[in-house]
Amino acid sequence: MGSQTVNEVDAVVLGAGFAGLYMLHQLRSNGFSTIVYEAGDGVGGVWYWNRYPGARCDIESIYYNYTFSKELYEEWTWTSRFPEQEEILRYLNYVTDRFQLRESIQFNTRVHAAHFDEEQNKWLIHLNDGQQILTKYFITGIGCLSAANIPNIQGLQQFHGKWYHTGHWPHENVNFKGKRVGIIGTGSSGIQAIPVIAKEAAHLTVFQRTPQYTIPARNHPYDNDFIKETKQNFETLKHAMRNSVSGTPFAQNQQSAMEDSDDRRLEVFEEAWAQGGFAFSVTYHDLLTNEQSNEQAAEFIRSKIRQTVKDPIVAERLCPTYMYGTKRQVLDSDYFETYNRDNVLLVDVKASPIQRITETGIQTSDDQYDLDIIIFATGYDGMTGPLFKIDIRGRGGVTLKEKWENGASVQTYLGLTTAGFPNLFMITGPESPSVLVNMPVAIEQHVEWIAQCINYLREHDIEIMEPFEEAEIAWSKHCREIANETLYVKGDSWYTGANIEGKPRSFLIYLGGFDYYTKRCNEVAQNHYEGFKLMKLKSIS
Ligand code: NA7
Repeated sequence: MGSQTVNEVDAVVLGAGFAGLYMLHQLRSNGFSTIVYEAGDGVGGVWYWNRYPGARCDIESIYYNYTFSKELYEEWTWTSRFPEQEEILRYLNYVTDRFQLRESIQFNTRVHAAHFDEEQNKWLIHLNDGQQILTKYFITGIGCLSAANIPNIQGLQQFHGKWYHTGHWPHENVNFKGKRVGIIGTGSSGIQAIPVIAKEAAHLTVFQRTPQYTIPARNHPYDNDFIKETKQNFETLKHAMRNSVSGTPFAQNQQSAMEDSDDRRLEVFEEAWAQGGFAFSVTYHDLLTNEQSNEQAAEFIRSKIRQTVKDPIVAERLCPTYMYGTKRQVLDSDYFETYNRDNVLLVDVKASPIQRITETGIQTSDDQYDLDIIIFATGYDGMTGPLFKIDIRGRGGVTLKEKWENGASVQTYLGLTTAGFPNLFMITGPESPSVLVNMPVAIEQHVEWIAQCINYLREHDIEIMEPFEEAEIAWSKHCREIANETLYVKGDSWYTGANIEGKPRSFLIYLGGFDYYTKRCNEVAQNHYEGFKLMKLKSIS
């Protein structure tokens, strides 16, 4: 530590997105001195960084917001069904000012290390400017999809044009007019960006490795009566969301896709397709557990692609063959229609892999594509990626990465805590359901649980808490058992880590339902934090 002054606070929170902002609000309201460190120069988290053209949330805006404050819900009015990045960012800035959170956030600050000091029972947080800060509680709110994956393609540094990753989009406007643009990746980000860029650029080349099952979003502006009714129903809506499987007020059809006749099933799929959004994925309960049902949904979407895309060769190239839903469901606005444009070219890089980036563009095994701009819509090192970017060390100086064997043996208790790392709380951590649940609602549940837990520790003079190893072994086993009953584990996606070269394959999302998960977390708290070692100062010394 040398002669450097080390300040101290009760709690350090990482990230000023949905999670960090609400955590700050809760802790400060409960009288804990708290500081949030944020790498960006503004609040927003993923909505601060993801400014690419077409960036939009694919959960409906009336659900994709905080529910902790009725007043806030009444004050804010969303303009359309699926909110644009700019509108969500505006909302988060509004929340920040409304609850006077900005003064407790230190911007342009990255935490590069956090080490648990066993002498003091505190975390020493190391900042990128060399400063250090001591804290009792160390809470990460860094998201599950924030560590950008820029594939290691030879030659990128020689490229004479400009290149961007969708998750690190520049704040100034990128001008595509008259430009030849190449985009690598056709996940949610690529599929949102492609139709918008195609309209502006002189030419767009899409480098597709795996096609996607995407469903029309059917975005539309909200009308005043609908908004008024929604606000009047706030309490009902909040209750429904917080007690649901997915954090949204939608119930899943309890029927198997195979129980309906072919004609009826087609009708059900058509209705959901016309409705847009996530309605399709909840048409039948077994789309992700029964391969036959899954194939019905997959073939329905393929038929839509073939109907929409005029060139049959391009249409076939766009038809996925893997199991529906094993990659994150994508919603689009005119994605397949975009391939009917004269200025758009689809390149299958599974058939002809990208070999290198040259000074003038991208070279695949059978062609060279000259480009002015390259966009990497290549996703993220999900779940563990953001945590492993920080040198987090618990007892005995063991890093989180070592404990979890680089992701091969992740073990958490409730997806919130892990043994050997006392007083560390991970909002939306691995083995929590959050990333497959409506995020703000999942975040609120985590934040409220953590805040109550920290209150409990204070009230009971408990210095440190950490899970018993048996408790986390049981939780991780439970997570894996549920996941293994589904088709999710069979897919190659960021869900399974298969998108990152060399990353151990594991499925780190709790699939037992948000409602069950919430109940379990509440039981743990009601039973005086069963599964946790709670240590008072006396018992430590
Ligand atoms: P995704 O969904 O992980 O998509 C990334 C895309 O990039 C996907 O099509 C990948 O193909 C492709 N990719 C990745 N690496 C390469 C290389 N090396 N060459 C060619 N293509 C590549 O990320 P998004 O940003 O779109 O979405 C992330 C989440 O944000 C999304 O799920 C929502 O929750 C919001 P692949 O399928 O791996 O073959």
